[in-house]
Amino acid sequence: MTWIVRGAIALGIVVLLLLGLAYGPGALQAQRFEPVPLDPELDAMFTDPLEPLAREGDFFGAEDLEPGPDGRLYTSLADGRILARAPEGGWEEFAHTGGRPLGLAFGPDGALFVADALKGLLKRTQTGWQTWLADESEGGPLVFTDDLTVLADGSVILTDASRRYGYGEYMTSFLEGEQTGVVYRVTAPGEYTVLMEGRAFINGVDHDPATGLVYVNETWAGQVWELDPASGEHRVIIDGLPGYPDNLEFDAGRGLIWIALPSRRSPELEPLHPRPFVKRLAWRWIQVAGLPELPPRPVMGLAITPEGEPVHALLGPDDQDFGITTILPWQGALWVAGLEREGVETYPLPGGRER
Ligand SMILES: [Ca+2]
Ligand SMILES: [Ca+2]
Repeated sequence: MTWIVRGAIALGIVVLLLLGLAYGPGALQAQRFEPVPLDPELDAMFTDPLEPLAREGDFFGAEDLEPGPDGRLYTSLADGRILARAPEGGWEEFAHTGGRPLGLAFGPDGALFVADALKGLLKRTQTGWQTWLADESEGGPLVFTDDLTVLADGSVILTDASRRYGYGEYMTSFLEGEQTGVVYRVTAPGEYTVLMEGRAFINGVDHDPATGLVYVNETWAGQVWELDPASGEHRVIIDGLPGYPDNLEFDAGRGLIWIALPSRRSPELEPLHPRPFVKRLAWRWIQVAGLPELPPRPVMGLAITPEGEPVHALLGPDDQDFGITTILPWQGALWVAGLEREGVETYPLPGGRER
């Protein structure tokens, strides 16, 4: 055998090995994904970290904070409980979904709706929970029920972060760069239409009661959409966010949208998104060596106008393993909490330009 034949055989083995690694059993189903890189001007707003005014709550995993029509503040916990806090203080149990409640929203009749990651879309009634749209484990279309808002006509705008990955699997969704998130409009139990789909982890959603327009975070893309629920038309109002947006809250008093950013963008992993083959190989390496160092997760929130103009940035300490998934003004302060954080914190409401 000549050297050239031996060389060709060796090269062939290497190619087969790489193909096996990239496409063999257990391979990452990597997708091509090209998010807009972070905007340095937005990033520069996050300077001078503040210390919280107060911390409270002997509980874990408050994913969403939602003001109730009764004047109390509600939150959804990792253990399935939903708590309520009176303005003067003290958290007490309001309900328990038996699953993992994430987004909370109240309907025009005052009823609580819950986006439960394990159970789907639930409505609180006098006698318990009514399932409006079921999780796939119970034959429904939902995989990663995430957040919701209830419009004036009583219909629910609901986000399903992914059609491929459920609660607890978000890192795989991110690494794949998969884009299967859905926005549903649910008008009655079991009755729904798709308003938007094919996005990279559709997450926080809320609406402006004055215009009826809906705002939605696309987490892995680092951008926010405006969605007209009547026509289904949608457009990006801000991109290049310096973190991955989770929940958002429409602040009708100030005409602002408050966006929670649980983590900064990853400069190690995002360059792999446009190169699925390289990402498949990197996945095998991650299996052996673990993930590269994840980006910092300080308290980060951004307020924008409905036109997508940034107005206020909140930067807090990087003192817990996980950043915040929810931020909203309530009772004269900014309240924040997170999917994998202890309790809640308050920060001063920024002054300056307000509508
Ligand atoms: Ca909410
Ligand atoms: Ca969320």
